[in-house]
Amino acid sequence: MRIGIVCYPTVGGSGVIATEMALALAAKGHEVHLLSYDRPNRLRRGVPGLRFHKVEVTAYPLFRYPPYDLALATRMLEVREEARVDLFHVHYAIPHAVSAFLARSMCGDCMKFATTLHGTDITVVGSDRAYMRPTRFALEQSDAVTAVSQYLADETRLMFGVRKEVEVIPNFVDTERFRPAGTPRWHQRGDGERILVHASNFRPVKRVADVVRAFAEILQHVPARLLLVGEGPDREHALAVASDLGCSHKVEHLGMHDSIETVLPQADLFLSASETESFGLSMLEAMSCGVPCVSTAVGGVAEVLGDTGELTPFADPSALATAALRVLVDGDLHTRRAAAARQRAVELFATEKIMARYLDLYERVLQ
Ligand code: GMT
Repeated sequence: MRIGIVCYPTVGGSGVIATEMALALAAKGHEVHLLSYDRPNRLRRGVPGLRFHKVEVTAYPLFRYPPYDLALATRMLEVREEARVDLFHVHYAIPHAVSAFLARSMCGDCMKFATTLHGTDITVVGSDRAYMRPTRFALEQSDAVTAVSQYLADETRLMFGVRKEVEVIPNFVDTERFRPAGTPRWHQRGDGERILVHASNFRPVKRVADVVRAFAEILQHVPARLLLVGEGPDREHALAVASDLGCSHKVEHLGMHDSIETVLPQADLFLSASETESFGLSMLEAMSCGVPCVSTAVGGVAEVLGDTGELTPFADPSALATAALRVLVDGDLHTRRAAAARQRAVELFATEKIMARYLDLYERVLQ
């Protein structure tokens, strides 16, 4: 197939999944065209069958807000004409699905497009009055709509009242790249120091300060270190909280990391305090590395973790700390949870399994 993929290049899981999808499709011999305003972080160069098309937006004195959605629609049409793309798969509804609809209308229905919903495109941005109606319209017009969790599919029906079928196809992980490194766990190491990790885009919705608060409590009971991976607006606040709580010497901010698959396997536990999380891709990557997760019970996280992790009420760092300590004081429980997390990732979320479902969807759409 010749497939066009549209995504945001940075800040968040939808761009990561779209890029991994492009790489996986190209590896299977499909011709893939990735469109975005910048090169996504995880996009490797020189991959046969995979081309990146930058969407350029012209600044003009009259434009206070340059219309990216129009530039994207035009670029989609150009790629369609140059490469005879059969189908576009847009990730994150706003404005990608609207641009796809426009492109398809401009060429007299010469192409199909599928939309994958990722989370805040529905739960936060989508509920904004300014975006609600065009988003609902573009979803209804999509040739197929998928959501990354049952939770998100339900929210979409509830909030947008869409009549269109929203098929649940979960996110996936490369279980070969994200795998346990065989390094000794805390109960096998001489110093017994527990290594905790949190990876996100440090946006307010991730509540990274709550992760730090929970960590400060954990530190009162066991020796521990917290690795913070990622960049974003709440970074300074989170580090200031660490300083206020007197634990900054045990908090290491690694910033954006090019190969998170080398960091995650070093951890004993992944901590997440999100206010909303339609899926929680970083947690799936941690699970695949054999790292159990402790998270707030929000959105679709339970669908990802199953019974391999612990879920606690939102905005309660003490509960997060208590749940984390359960697996950080009991070596046997930790070993069982780590194995179960890895097994769940391999059995339910391995790239090949999920990509087969997308390919099946593409075939249905093209028929
Ligand atoms: O909202 C974000 O953090 C970014 C967003 C995105 O689309 O890039 O992330 C969402 O999509 C990820 C990939 O499907 C999910 O793993 C995240 O749970 C989801 N984020 C939220 O729902 C907050």
